[in-house]
Amino acid sequence: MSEPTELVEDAAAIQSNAFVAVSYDDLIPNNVDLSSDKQLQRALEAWQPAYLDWWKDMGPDGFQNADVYLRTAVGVDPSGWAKFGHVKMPEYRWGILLAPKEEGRTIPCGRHKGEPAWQEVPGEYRSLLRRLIVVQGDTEPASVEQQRFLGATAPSLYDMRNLFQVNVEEGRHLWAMVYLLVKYFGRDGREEAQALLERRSGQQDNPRILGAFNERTPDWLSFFMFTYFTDRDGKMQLAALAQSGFDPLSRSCRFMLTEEAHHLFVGETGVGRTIEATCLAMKAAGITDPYARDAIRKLGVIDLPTLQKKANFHMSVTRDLFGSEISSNAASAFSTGLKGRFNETAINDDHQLEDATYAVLRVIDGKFVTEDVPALRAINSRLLDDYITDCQGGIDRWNKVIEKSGIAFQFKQPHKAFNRRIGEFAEAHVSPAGELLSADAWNAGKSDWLCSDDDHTFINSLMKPCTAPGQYASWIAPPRVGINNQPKDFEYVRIEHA
Ligand code: BYC
Repeated sequence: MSEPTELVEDAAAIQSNAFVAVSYDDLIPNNVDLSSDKQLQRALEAWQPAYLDWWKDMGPDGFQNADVYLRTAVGVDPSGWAKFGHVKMPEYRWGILLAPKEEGRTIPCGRHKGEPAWQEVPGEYRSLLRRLIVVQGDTEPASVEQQRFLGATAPSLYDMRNLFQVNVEEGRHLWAMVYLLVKYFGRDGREEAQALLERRSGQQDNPRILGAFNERTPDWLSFFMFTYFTDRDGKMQLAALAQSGFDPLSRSCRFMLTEEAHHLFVGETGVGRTIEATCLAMKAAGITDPYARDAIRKLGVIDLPTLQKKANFHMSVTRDLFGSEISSNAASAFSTGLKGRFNETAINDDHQLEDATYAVLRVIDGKFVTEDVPALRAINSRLLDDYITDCQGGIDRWNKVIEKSGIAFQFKQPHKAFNRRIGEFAEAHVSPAGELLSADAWNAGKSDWLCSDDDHTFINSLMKPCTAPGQYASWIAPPRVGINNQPKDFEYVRIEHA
């Protein structure tokens, strides 16, 4: 399967065709004419060694000397923006890349709608804007930290390379946010940039800001689920920030979306190939019952109900990343024009929403109720609904693979209120089917809906490295096409045997 065109088009559609050359002669590659702003250049060059120290401490464990077949952005033209080659990760050229400026761009939403987009920080919204950039920036290094031990158990060199590609690009996304903080927010921006290298995923004293980024990514199935479901929150949030009236943020996010498409591809195909391996093994063994768990597991593949449980976890913690369904913060971000909705400019309304309402599902007196809420306060709820719709495409494609194998099983998204910690449903106990339960009933059902310790022990038992070129672990099928059309036995990672 090649990269989903849906995603590539999303990214391409929000870019203009103008090609902006990237300077690779500078210490920090960029297309923002960094060398003309000496103070900014010095500040970023001072941050760079701290970034590299963070990368060496918290980036992929044990593979810093390996030669990895990586894509590096060399321009921002959607039709040819990257080059491929073997690179040691600490030598990756992390740079600052903004999508081309759209002349005459105006603020697309909120009370300043139609005014020229801001090229400088609007003073009255400074702290809200900084907070949005910091939260976005914080997720990027967090995901690298979460995934840092996965190289050791990669199911193939192809997958290992994809992991490292995702990791270096999350590093570049951190650079994108740090550029904005350091260029536009003076001393407090520099302090925030430093703090982004100091928080640590899962650390008690100084954790990452958002919940899902403090969860563990203990195995490759988690990695694929994360890149399908949680990177998709990245897609939605970046698309909303790409609508920002603050033009440098909009341009940064537009280019980040181009890279994000590959991360979603890694997730969708990773889960898809896992399903394919399971279906093939079941067929070869003559097993048609997807719930014949022990017999299926003996084949060295992951049974479909366990995959569903894993997906349930990642969907629910990722839904929390949208914040409270009803949120005054989100109303402010929209009405100030700092953050739009998904596909804001394509929506047919007044883009100000002063009088509009939006239907929000809530739990009131122990029952689900749909309430019309002022649309401004329901911005997070709407983005979450758009996200849930956006998740379905890949799930349908997974289900086709199962259907073609003649196995009676379908992946389903759990009810919106299932296993939530943030927002309307944080206090409720709700099954994947959407029944409101007592705490006891929830506890009794939990191991049917989320992976148990036993499930994790089984998944872990499969996580054995497979590092011969062209070979794949039993639980995952090979990809249809190599990266950049490389042959099946291509050595995507040349591991240094120290
Ligand atoms: N965990 O009104 P509320 C990505 C906090 S992923 C912990 O409910 P708001 C990527 C919230 O910060 C995309 N805390 O929500 C993917 C606030 O705290 P403060 C990342 C949470 O503010 C994979 C308080 O609760 N980008 O790029 O409307 C790999 C009340 O807030 C959580 C963005 O998210 C949580 N889940 O919305 C790599 C975009 N949820 O400020 C990368 C930027 C809420 O009172 N961020 N809180 O201390 C935003 O737009 C908003 O900050 C949020 C929250 C949507 C996250």
